[in-house]
Amino acid sequence: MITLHHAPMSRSGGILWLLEELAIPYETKIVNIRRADGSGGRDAANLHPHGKVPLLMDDGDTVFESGAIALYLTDKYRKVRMGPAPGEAGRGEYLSWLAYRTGVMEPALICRRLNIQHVYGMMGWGPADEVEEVLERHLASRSYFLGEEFSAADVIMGGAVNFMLMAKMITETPALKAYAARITDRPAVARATAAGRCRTVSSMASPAGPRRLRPPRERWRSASSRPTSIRCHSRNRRGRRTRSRTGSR
Ligand SMILES: N[C@@H](CCC(=O)N[C@@H](CS)C(=O)NCC(=O)O)C(=O)O
Repeated sequence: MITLHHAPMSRSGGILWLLEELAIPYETKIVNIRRADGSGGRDAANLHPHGKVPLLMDDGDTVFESGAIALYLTDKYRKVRMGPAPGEAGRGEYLSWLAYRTGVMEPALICRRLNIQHVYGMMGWGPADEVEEVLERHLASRSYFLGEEFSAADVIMGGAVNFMLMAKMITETPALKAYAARITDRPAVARATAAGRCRTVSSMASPAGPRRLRPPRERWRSASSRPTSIRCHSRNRRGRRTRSRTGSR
């Protein structure tokens, strides 16, 4: 069983989204993390070497760093195609965008927010305005990072673009705004949002369950969305674990 170390309102939300797109069983373990406003704290139960999220455990493997987790999951779990496999066309571009978020985009935009001057030849990323130009040029002419096919590159890069737009860390353009609307309008985003609110959650693909649970007029808009029910676990007053459904598809 996959276990995701997760903290609400953090980068691990993107991995929840990806797990929902992939429609594979997983559970989350909520951990405390240090927040930018000084709240929170490092959690001894978190196995991440820096006490951060996301961190994913699967079959004895431990993976951290969002891009690495995305690659690990999309290479191993391929019932729903979320990126080109090794040897397939587009693989190089896929890997590049998975690495670009934490290697280039985030450092550039965070440095600008913190008024840290860019130094060519020293910093391993480009200045923020150059990053903005690259994103604009790329997304103005296609629906998704890999062209017309949605992939985990859109979860990793797109999730960050969407966040940066909301945080006003990136200049809003019609292309970026339309792209963000396109990728956040997916059923898996709503499911991940519901799952992210739970203290612990297990999400189980269940072919029979969803039809029973699905509201009559709801339509699954994404070809990759498969029926799943999301179960929250919490404890009642006597300390017993209880379960309730928070979302279904
Ligand atoms: N490059 C890492 C960044 C992880 C990261 O910084 N996560 C934040 C939450 S959004 C965190 O855990 N912060 C707590 C801390 O810095 O101690 C990744 O993409 O996985």
